[in-house]
Amino acid sequence: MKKLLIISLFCALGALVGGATAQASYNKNIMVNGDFEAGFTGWYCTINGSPVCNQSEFITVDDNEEGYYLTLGGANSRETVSQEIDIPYSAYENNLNFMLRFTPATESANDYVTFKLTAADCKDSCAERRIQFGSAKYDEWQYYEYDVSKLRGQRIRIEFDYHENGDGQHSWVNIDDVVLKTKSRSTIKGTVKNYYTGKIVKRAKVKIKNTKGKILWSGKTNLKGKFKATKIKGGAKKKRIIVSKGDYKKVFKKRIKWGKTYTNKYWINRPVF
Ligand SMILES: [Ca+2]
Ligand SMILES: [Ca+2]
Repeated sequence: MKKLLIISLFCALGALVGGATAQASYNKNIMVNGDFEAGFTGWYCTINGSPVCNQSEFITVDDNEEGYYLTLGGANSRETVSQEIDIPYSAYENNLNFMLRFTPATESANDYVTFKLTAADCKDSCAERRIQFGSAKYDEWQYYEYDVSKLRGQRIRIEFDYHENGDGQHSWVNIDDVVLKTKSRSTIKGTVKNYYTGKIVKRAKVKIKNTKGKILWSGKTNLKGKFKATKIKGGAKKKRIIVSKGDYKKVFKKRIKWGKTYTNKYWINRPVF
């Protein structure tokens, strides 16, 4: 059974500057070969400081009925596997997670694996966690999760670093499903229709506001009664979508998450007196 273990990351960062480029809303994993199904593609490895990716019996990609995964451990005093990856500036909600399992053959409780997350804005380290052999149950996948939303626009580096303590007894750990999920701003698409006639409403005004009344987007429906609002921020507070045409007006409240495209019908059905 895969067990849930959530670790939050808080990383103090300065204000970021720059402009988001126009693009479709997305919600995607940008880790390269995080499931190790393509061997060491995308990963950089060292043994005792020397780059030896794909050449060692100690850093291996094993095959089992679930597919491939990374195995670190054995007699070497240090083994590392790392990847650098750019988080787009347009990605507002970013989550890094992976699965880790100690193997039943692990013999030395004093060996450990260090998970490191680094980025320029974090100085040396955004997160560093020592995972001790002997501290966890063997043969059970455990889930680790980090919120890296504040690292948008940066190149981050993640590393798994195996330490053998030199007592002659060795340990092994498996790592799999490393995921960096990135989410952009969202898109709200809609068709405005008249509730009584069932017909589309052309040139209807549409405004999208936040809870403070600030206009996030405004426009009109086209000749097919459709509108498309892009680059809408996600968040816990509901947005207001105000649709009007002549004497008809209606306010819709909607919770918008990051990285989604919403497509709905908006019925305007009552005159404003
Ligand atoms: Ca895998
Ligand atoms: Ca040891």
